[in-house]
Amino acid sequence: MKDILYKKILATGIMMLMVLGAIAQNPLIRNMYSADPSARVFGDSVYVYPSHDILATPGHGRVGWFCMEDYHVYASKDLADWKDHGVIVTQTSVPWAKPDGYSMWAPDCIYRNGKYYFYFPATPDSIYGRGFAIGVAVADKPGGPFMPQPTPIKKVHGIDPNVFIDKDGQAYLYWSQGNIYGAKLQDNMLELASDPVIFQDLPNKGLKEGPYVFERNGLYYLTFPHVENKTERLEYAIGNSPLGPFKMTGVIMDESASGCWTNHHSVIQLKNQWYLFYHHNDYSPRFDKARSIMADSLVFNADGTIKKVTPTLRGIGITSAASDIQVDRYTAISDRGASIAFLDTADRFKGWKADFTEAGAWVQYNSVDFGKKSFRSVRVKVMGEGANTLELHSGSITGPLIARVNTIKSGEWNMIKAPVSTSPSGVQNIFVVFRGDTPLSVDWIKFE
Ligand code: FUB
Repeated sequence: MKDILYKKILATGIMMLMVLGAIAQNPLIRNMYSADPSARVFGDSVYVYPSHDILATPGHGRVGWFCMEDYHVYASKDLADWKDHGVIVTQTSVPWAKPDGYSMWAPDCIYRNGKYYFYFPATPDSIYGRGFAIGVAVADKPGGPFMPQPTPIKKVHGIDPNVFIDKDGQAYLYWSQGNIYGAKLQDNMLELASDPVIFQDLPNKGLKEGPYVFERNGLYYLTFPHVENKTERLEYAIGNSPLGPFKMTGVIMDESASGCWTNHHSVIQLKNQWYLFYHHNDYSPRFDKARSIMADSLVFNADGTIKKVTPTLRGIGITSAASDIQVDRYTAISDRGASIAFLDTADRFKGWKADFTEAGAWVQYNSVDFGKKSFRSVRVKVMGEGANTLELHSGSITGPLIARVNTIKSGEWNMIKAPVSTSPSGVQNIFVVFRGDTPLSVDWIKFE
C-alpha cells in the first residue's frame, strides 16, 4: 500500500516537472532561483547544470550572502521546453563536503567514454583545507543519478570549475581563485595530469572568476566574468592552445542594468547557432544573490571576435502560437508608452505584464510558430481602465493585420476573444500595437 502511495506521489511529481515545460523565454527557470548555468549539448538535447540559489535563514547559510545546498539539472530538445530532472547532488551527499556549508557554487559537467562527470565546488571538511575545494560526481546518464567521489581533486583550491576536451582527446580543468587557473586532467577525469598554470595577460585589477573555455575554427576562447568597473561583465581572451597564452580581446556582455554583481556564463553551439547562457537577478531586483538563468543567441564576426550580446527576456526558444505568448518578454519595445511590470510583487515568479499608456506604443515578440494550420481566433488576457483597441501585426508594426482586439473597461483580468483576419504561417515576428487612450495591461495572447 505504502509502495503504491509512493509511486503515485512520484508520478505526480514527475507530471508537475513536465508541466513546468513550454517556456521559450527568459528566465529559463520560473519556479525557483538558479544561477551560473553550464550548458552542454549531450545527444539531441541541451542540458543545463546551474547553481541553485536559495534564501539563507538563521542557522541555514549566511543571511544576505550566497546560499546553495544542492544542484538540479534541466534539459530541453527545442530550447523552449525545459524539464527539471530533479536534484542530482546535495551538500549532505558529498563525503568530503561540510554538510552545512551551503556553498555549492557554479558547477560544470562533461561527457567522456560513456560517463558524465559533474564538477562542483563546496566548502570541504577541514582536513582538506580552508576555502573551497572542487570535487567530481559521476553518472551513466546526463540526468544522473550522480555518485560523488570520496575526496576532492588534489591540488585544486578555488571555485567555478570548467572542463574542456580538445580535439586530440586531452581534457583540461579550469577554475578560479582570484586568478584563473588551468591544468591538464588525467584520462580518469578525476585527477590533474599537470601542475596548474595561472593565466597571465588577463586584467590585473578587478575580480576575475567563472572561466569557460571553448574552441571554434582553431581558436581557443577563454571567457570569464570580470569586474572592470562596479559589477561583473563577461569578457574574453583568445589563444592558440587550451592553456594559452591568451590575449584579451573584448566584452561579450556588459554589466547588468539591474546591478546584479555577478554574472556567470557558458557557450554552446547547437546546429548552426551559438548561444550564451548567463544569469541576472530578474526575479529578485533588490537582492542579487537570488539569480535566474537566461540564454540569448551569440554571433561571431568574420574574424572570430564575438558580437556583444544584449540580454533579453525574449530568450532563445520558438514559441508556439497556440501557447501563452508572454508579450511582456519582448524582443523590442517602443520608446514611449509601453513598459513592463511584475504581475504580483509578492510573488515575482508569476512574471510580468506589458503596460500600454500611449496610442501607437508597441512591443515586438519574435519567433512565434504558426505552423501550417489556420488560426481562427485569438484570446488576449487584459485589464484596463477603459475600452481600448489592440492590433496584432506580423513582420512589422504596419505589416499584415492578424487581428484587431477590442477590450473592455474592467479592474480585473479578462479574457477577450477576437477573430483572426489573416492567419500567418510558419515562424513570424509579431507586433502588439496599442490603439487606445486609457492605460491597458496585457498578460499574454494565444491563438486558437
Ligand atoms: O554562484 C556563486 C558564485 O557567484 C559563482 O561561483 C561565481 O561565478 C558567481 O557567479
